[in-house]
Order: sequence, then structure tokens, then C-alpha cells
Amino acid sequence: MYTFLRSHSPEIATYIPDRYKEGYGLSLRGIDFAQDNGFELIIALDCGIKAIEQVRYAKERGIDIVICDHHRPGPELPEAAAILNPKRSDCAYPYKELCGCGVGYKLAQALTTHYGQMPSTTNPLLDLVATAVAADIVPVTGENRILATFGLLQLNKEGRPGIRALLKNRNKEEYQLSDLVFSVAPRINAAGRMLHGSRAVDLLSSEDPQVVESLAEEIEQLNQNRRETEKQNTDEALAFIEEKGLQDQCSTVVYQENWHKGVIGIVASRLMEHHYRPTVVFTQSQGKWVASARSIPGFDLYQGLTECAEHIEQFGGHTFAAGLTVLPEKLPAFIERFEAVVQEHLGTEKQEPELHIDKEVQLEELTPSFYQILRQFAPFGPENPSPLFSSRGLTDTGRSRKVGQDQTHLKAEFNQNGTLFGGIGFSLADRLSDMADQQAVDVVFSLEENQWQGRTSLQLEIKDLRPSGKDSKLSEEPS
Ligand SMILES: [Mn+2]
Repeated sequence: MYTFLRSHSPEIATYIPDRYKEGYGLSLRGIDFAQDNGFELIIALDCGIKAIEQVRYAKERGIDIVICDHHRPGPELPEAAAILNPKRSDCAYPYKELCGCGVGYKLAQALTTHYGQMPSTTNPLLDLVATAVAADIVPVTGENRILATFGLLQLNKEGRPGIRALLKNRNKEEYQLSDLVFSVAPRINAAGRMLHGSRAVDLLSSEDPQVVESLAEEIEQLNQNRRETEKQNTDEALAFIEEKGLQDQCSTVVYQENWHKGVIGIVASRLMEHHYRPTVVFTQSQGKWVASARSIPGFDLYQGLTECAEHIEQFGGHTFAAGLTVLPEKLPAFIERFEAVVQEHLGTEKQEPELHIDKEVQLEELTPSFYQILRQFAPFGPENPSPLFSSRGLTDTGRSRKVGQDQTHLKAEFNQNGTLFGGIGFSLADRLSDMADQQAVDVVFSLEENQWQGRTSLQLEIKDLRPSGKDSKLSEEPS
């Protein structure tokens, strides 16, 4: 929005609330900043739909607000100059799943018409929109899929230096949505988690190669800090589970007063890779316990927390992710109640993640032309996942091994009746033993293109594997 508007109006500034001091939404401090600097209009992006108080506060100070948001509106709407939100009950816009940035892009498109410019004027912004679709975890369906497709074309053709700088370590000729999900989004978020989100705005809106380089370096460092902090906090949380003997619970609730508030959500996700069940990670902030929570299919976190409400000071969120605050004296009661609620909904049986396999194949069928057909379903993301395949009776050629900094990934080379195929399994290094002594394995995977040192080849991205001949069935979804 800033990049678009600055070509029309030089009197414009960005304001990103400090997530620790001001929280996530439209902040009073941001409105004070606008007033102190003589601004008459605020465009709120990806927030504001519930900011009734703040909009009133701005109005009293002679500042108009235009809200571009995609979060679910409450019963009452703020008295803003305009509210763009496809989830408004009175909004006729046909596609409801735009991300916050997508709604902002709609405003830019409308302004283009208003200024009498060509519709293509906004095309150079599409690499940002694709990044937002990837980062905001919205369905990659309908218009989001179209915006992502053309955004990727833009990115690969002449994407802005700031995004390309964050992709440098990927070393690819052509980027996909997954590159934005795994490389760009975590780095942009790391700026806000570890220092301030304004660093990311500066990076993404700069054209100056030197500025871009130094900001990208700083953000790289912040991302490194984020990773280390996340790893350290995760290790401590796993040790906590061991020490307190929580391995056989139906839920995970862990707490430590000095875990980093910016990473506890990621820590919750990491813990679920070890203990697959609803997970709440608490740290302390201003004398209260604050937590990020994550859930699994079958347990609606928002609903579950509602059932614990008597022990919670404040909570909000969605089905699979939420945040909450608990007073120190209520923590034990919350933990007990949460475990009981999870047991009520999921039962006491151990939960296992499920993979939905689209089709069983033979490795010899995985040809470049087959991959070209698959690619036409891309870009992949939530509600449009990359197809999953299974194949049985694969053996190790003898070249499979552990790879990665901590030797946690599995680099496999399979043989199926003379057809050889390479694969990579992230965090699956410990499964190498399943393939020892020519033991055949069944593998679940998606088919990916691997670009390495200028060469392109197809490889399996391994999601799971097990020794062949196990009696549990690989069930095939109707295609
Ligand atoms: Mn959003």
C-alpha cells in the first residue's frame, strides 16, 4: 500500500505497532503518531474490524480511517470512513477468502480506476500479494490462487529486490509458493518477533541495493536469533514434559516464565511434532501467564478454551490456533480443566496424524511429463495441497544417508524393480534404520522439482515411510 500510494502522495508514512508494547491491532499509540505528524487519514491493513474504540479515538482527533481487513467482524462495526472486508455480512464480493493484503490490493486497484490509470498499474505489487497469500495461511483457492499465480510470475520475472534478497539462500531459478512460505514469511515475521516489524516494511519497500542488502542481512540475523531461541525453548519444553511425566497426557500444557513471547507459537507447533495433541505454551508477561495454543483435527481450540473460560482471563483465536492469558493463581486449575476438556472431545486414545493419499503409483510412472501435468494444479497451499502418492516395496540403493546441519533430514535413494529415484525427508533421519539390510519400505510422498547446482531433477518429498508388509493398510482416497 505504501509503495503504491507514495507515487501519488509524498505525504505518507507507515506505522507498524510494536507487538510487545502495543499488541497486534490498530493501536492508540499509532493514532497518536498520526496526529502528532499531521496525518488526516489512516488506512488500517489486516486489522481494524473490531477496533471500535480506536476508530472513535481517531475520529475525535479529526482523523479518518479506512479499514482493509479479512478477520471476522463482531456484531458492531467501527464508525470508519470505509470498511473493506469480504466477511462483512452485507458484502457482495464473491470471494471471501482474501488475505488482509489482498483486501488492500483491491483498494489499490480501485484507486487505479479512480486515478484514470491502466489496470496493469498495480501488477508490480503482485509479488507482495503472493507473499502475503503464503504468509497469512489462507486457502489457495479461487482468487487467492490467481493472485498467487500472477504474483509468482511477477516475482520470477522482476520481483522486488527485498523479496529476492530473502530468497537468495534458496538458490533457485524459479520460485514457488512454498519458497515464500518457508523462506520469506519466517524472515519477515522474525523481524517483528525479535525486534520490530518496521524492518520488514523498509526492506520490502526499498529499491536501493545497498539498503536492501544491509536490511536483508539484519533480518537474516534476526531469523537466526529466532531459530536459536525457538530451539532452546523447545528443548526446555520437551525436558519439562519428561520431568513432569506428562508423556501420556491427552494435552500438553507447559510453562516457564522466561520463554520468548515471540516464539511460543512456533514452540507449540514443534512440540506437536513430538507429542501429537492439543498444546499450550505459557510464558510470563507483566505478572500474568500468556500462551500460544495449537490444536489437531478433531479438537476445536476456540470451543475448547470456551469450556475452560472460568480459569482464563482473556482468549481469542481460531480452530487450530489461539492465544490466551491466565492469572498466576489460576494456572493449575486451567491445566487440569484443559486436560479434562481435551479428554472429553478426543478420548484417551493416542492421536496420530493422518495423511490423505491421492494415488498409489510405481516410481517408473513419475516422468517429467507427468510432473508437468501435476504442476498445472499449482500453486499449492491450504485447501489446494500438492497431491500425495504412495509407493510400495522400495529398497535403499545403499546411498541413503542423514543430511543437514544437525543430521536430522533423510536423503534417500530408492530402487523399485530397477527404477532409481532420489528423495528428501525433512526431520525423518531417524527412519533410515527402517531401510537397513535391504528391508523394503512403503513410502508416502509428493513429487517435487529439485534445483541444485544448475541442474533440475525430480525427487520424492517423503512425508512418511514404514517397513513393507506391515498389516495396517494404506488407504487410498477416491481421486
Ligand atoms: Mn491476516
